[in-house]
Amino acid sequence: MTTEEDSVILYGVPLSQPVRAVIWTLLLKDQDFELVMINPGSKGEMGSRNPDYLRKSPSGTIPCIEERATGFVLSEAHAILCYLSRKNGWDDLYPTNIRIRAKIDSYLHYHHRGARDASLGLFAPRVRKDLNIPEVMQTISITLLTRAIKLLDSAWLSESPFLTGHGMTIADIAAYVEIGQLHHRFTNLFDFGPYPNVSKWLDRMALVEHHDNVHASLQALGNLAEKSPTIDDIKDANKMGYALINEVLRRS
Ligand SMILES: N[C@@H](CCC(=O)N[C@@H](CS)C(=O)NCC(=O)O)C(=O)O
Repeated sequence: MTTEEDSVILYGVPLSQPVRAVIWTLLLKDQDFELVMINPGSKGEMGSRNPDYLRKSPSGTIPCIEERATGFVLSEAHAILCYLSRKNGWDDLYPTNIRIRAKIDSYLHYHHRGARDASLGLFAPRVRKDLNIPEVMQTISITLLTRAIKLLDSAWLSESPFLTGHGMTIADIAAYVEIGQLHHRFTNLFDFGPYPNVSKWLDRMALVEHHDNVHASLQALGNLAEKSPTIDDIKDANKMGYALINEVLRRS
């Protein structure tokens, strides 16, 4: 366990994909943190569009971290993962070899108009109905996502068990929280049958420590292929995930 001085506040909810990436990384590295629930898109007191939160995260998105010792705040999941890895010397998750690191960065940049579209095209239309995502946007996102899955299968994962080599890095964590949510073990919104390398990688990632703890809220939503969750289902899933993560932190 790291010292009190290293402790961070993490703003977000466990059903958010980029928030899960940060939670998973922090738990894997046994780094102390406090999860403060911030509701994405809400202007309410604990909402990501509330002026108090916008002062920390001007884009109004989760995740965002705040360092207790320095008051330093940072949003954008990938920037957070890189920053924490550099600061804490998590060289297994973000190797110092400049070419491996550059490959990880390459994936992290690519992700935003690739795997991230899993959320815009398939997850959010069922879970964030308030966003009224237009059909045409959903269609474009599904095309971009499918292209990304094909690319992962035929290139990134064709010769190695993880995206950038033999060890799991923050690139795999960032990718999995998006792509993995669609697997039949969770929402069942995408058929991975035609993609054997991605399928094996999904199974490999599901064995990584804390996978189940981090994904408990998603698991609670169940299969979304036929039925969308209610607002109460979503709130309950987030609350349950939050309680479980706090329990894991208490035990460590
Ligand atoms: N590029 C950002 C995306 C973050 C993001 O889109 N978060 C969503 C929740 S999954 C959010 O905060 N949405 C609220 C809003 O846009 O109002 C990151 O990776 O951190």
